[in-house]
Amino acid sequence: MADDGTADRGPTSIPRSSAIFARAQGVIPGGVNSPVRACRQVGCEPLFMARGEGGRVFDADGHEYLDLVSSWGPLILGHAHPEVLDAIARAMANGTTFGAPTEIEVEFAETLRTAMPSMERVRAVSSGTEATMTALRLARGFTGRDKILKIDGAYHGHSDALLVAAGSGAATLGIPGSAGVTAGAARDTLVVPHNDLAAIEVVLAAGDLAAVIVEAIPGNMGCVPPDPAYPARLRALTAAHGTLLIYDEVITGFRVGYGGAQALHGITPDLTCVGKIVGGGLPAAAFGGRADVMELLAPIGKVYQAGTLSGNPLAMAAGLKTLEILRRPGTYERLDRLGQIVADSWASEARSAGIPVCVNRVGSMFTMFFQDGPVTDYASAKRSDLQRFGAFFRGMRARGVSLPPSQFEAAFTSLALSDDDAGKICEAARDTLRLDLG
Ligand code: KE4
Repeated sequence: MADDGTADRGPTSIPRSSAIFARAQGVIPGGVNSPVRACRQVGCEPLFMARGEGGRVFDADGHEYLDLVSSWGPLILGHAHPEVLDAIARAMANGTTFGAPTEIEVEFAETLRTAMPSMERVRAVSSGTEATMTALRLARGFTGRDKILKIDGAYHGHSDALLVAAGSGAATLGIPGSAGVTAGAARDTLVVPHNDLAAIEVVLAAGDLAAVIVEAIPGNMGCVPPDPAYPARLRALTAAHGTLLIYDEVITGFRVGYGGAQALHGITPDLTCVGKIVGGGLPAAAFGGRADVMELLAPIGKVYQAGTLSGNPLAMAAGLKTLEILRRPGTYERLDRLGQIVADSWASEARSAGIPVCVNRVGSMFTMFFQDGPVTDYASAKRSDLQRFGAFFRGMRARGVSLPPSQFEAAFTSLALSDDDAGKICEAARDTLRLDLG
């Protein structure tokens, strides 16, 4: 029985997955290594996955699903891409880690800088959390200011200063911020609504803000694009007050275009954080930006940051091969078309079934909110019908489509999905909306 008292739905029989879940809960808190995987918002058990292949994942009971989670974004090429696996295997033949610099880390940094010229200097880390946490420390070290500003409903990983009114896991679990985050850690973090420049202007006017950090295109309240004028105005306002603008592109970097959201928006952030896709499915992330800011980092500067496996050669190899494939002609046109086919079909089928939905999409990232909309910030996103979202999630899973188990997340199409796969996803949505929700 799920938290909300609804009976579990999903594939007819998942004995192995259920048995593994029971075992897991005896040794891993909640049975998962990251909270949102527990499916607690959607009224069913998590599926334990056994393998992935292209656009598909297979659970421990052998059920097959078309995958719109893409491991929360990294798998833009799909699962087990042969060229990526080959790049990892070749790197692995030379060893896995050295605790010393390697040339492939230089190639990785140069590749990121070529893609996003704002990243004049780059430091690789192992997770998006590390990237954003360090970018904030750097901004504070550079400006000498303590206060930072984040957007309500945005999620930037689980460092204390950013786990304040977070989106993603915390929002999904209905826990604003988190226990264990001290008042002191949260005291210097100001939070304003998304798409509210007036609120940001008021906070900036005090002149004591080290940085504004934004999800360049929020995905952790669901996909909620900035208003068209927002990016440029935010850039101008922060620059005018000596406040650094940190673009969290952990989701959007190489997702919404090879140059990320900053290229779409035509702005140059002071610092950028990337993750997910840049690791090609292995643990890698990075932050980078203005040389005068980045060169405050140890060992040349006074801001400390470190990591045993930062720039891990296997992750670098997987990431570089992924970015190489993404540079091939027609990639983003294909990705965006797949996103458009699925998102437009879902909206149309919901309308036909008389179900109020609002679909937000940027390229191959999208969210169908179960409400009339518009959804322009976290407060409006929270007006969605979570019961209906849960029913949609369970119906799609029962029909062989794997969705992110939260209304406050984005779904992702991958290059591995064929037109026929997209058609199957649309048919599953049509049947779920008409038969399960209609
Ligand atoms: P990681 O520490 O999970 O690698 O990255 C944190 C992070 C930073 N910034 C943004 C915009 C992010 O979306 C994330 C992590 N995203 C979540 C879900 N959207 C990862 C899934 C999970 O928490 O299990």
